[in-house]
Amino acid sequence: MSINQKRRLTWRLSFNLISAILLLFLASQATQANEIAIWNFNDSNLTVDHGTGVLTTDIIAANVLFAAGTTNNARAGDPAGQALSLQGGSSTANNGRNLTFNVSMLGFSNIVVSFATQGTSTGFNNNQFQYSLDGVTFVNFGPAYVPATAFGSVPLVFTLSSIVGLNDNPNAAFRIIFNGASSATGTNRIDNFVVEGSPSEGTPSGVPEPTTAALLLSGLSGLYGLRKRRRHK
Ligand SMILES: [Ca+2]
Ligand SMILES: [Ca+2]
Repeated sequence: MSINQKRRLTWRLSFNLISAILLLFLASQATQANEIAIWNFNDSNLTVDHGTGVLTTDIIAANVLFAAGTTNNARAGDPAGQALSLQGGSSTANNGRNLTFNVSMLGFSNIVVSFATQGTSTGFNNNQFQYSLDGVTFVNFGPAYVPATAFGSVPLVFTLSSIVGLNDNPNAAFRIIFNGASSATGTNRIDNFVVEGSPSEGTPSGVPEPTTAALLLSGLSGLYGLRKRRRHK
């Protein structure tokens, strides 16, 4: 094999390798494109389990527990595992307290938040979902909800596409305010809290769309063709 043939083979192999890596990367991005942050609580903590986000609560720490979860609203093949379980607390001190999810929407629009929930008869039965555009001021979204007594198979879904201020907003946040608990040990469970959206058009941080992937690949093959033509001159 001549030096030129070897060079050509090396270049062809590199090109194939780069293309394969690029395709794998784009495929992996495409499957996660819509899910921005997911809490499945299977590891019995408040740390986000897929994607990026921060969950905080002012509920008394001793009343932030974990108990059997559900596959209702589970993503990415997550098992039921554990769920977050919040108690009313001594003197139902946790009435009026909340869970707050800070999740950057940079690169995303048409935001949808969903989760599975269930409550016992003396648990919080008057809960309000809210959103925030600045992480400071929260606005009620939809009426207060009463958790079902069992997780069932249908999650609560809050479609926030009409709140355009959330789109591409790095300071976006969501909150559930818990009220109505009538005993210290009454509970609400929350599982598979999912924040998702569509990749925004023309946002640098947005996930490349298929057309962008095609352009990248055609650019790469163009480069390959150019190298080839140069060699044949
Ligand atoms: Ca779970
Ligand atoms: Ca976790």
